[in-house]
Amino acid sequence: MSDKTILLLGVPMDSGKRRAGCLMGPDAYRTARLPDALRDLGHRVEDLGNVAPDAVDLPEHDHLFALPETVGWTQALAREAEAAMARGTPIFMGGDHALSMGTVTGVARHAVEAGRPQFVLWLDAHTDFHTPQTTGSGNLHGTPVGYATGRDGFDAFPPVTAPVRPENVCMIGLRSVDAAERAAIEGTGVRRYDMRAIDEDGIRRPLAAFLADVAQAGGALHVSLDVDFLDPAVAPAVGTTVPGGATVREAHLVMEMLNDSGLMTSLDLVELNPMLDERGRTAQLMVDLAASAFGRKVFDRPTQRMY
Ligand code: HAR
Ligand code: MN
Ligand code: MN
Ligand code: MN
Repeated sequence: MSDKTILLLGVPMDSGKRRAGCLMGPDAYRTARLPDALRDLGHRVEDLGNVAPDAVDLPEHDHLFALPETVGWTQALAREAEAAMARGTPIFMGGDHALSMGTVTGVARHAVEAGRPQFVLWLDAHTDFHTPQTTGSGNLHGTPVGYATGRDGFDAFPPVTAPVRPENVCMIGLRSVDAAERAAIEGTGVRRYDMRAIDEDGIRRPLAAFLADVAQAGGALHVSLDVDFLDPAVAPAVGTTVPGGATVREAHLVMEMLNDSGLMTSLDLVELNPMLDERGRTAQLMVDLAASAFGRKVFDRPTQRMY
């Protein structure tokens, strides 16, 4: 049994969109016993408490919702994420998906210093590839991949000193992509698997191919799990439900393969809105998925057939 040092960081962040509630996410994960679930698997678990945003001196923006607060979170989270990477495997308990502006850029800074390429697995209904110029909604939770890959237009945010190569990003679960995002992403090497691809070929093959590349490159792997990756019938506690998402078993298989690979170096759990949950079932499912990613299984496999 592996025994990792897992660092839990709560990110009670709600500034990435207008509908409130994700700030209760960290407490929901603690209430659903994420720390114990990970300890039961043999890991050392330290709950570092909640991160707070830096105070920044910026005016509110006409179109972008809560820009100053989101910049403050990004700055604080990048620092905390980079520091955590030196000590263990961080799990960022969100909080909305704008938190990944900080977590991805922070872990990528650490990887660059360590001489390793950073890879990102984006499990989401959405590509979150907007820039502040292209977002129609003005909700910055739709922009973290654009920011972390170094797209132009994020002048109000901290400079991205270690941009993630688009070729190193793999998105699985897509089924809601705005026209501007589609146009922008088609010109990049971002690997993107929509739900039709999953329906036709299964979820194992694209993930296995990506993991093989991460292993080959000796990369660090950040995984960002958005609740809306899952079908809303099994995970209702999210503001941006899109029908036709991943099943419980597809999601567990992804997490189990991540554990088998031994490649995941950091994890975001994002967009859980406990106000929208039904008897805690979404929070519980997210805890169970995190447990699968850290080694919970029904039976051991004699050989871990990855590819
Ligand atoms: N693309 C839409 C927008 O920019 C919706 C983005 C929703 N993002 C998340 N995270 N919920 O994936 O407003
Ligand atoms: Mn998202
Ligand atoms: Mn460092
Ligand atoms: Mn989403």
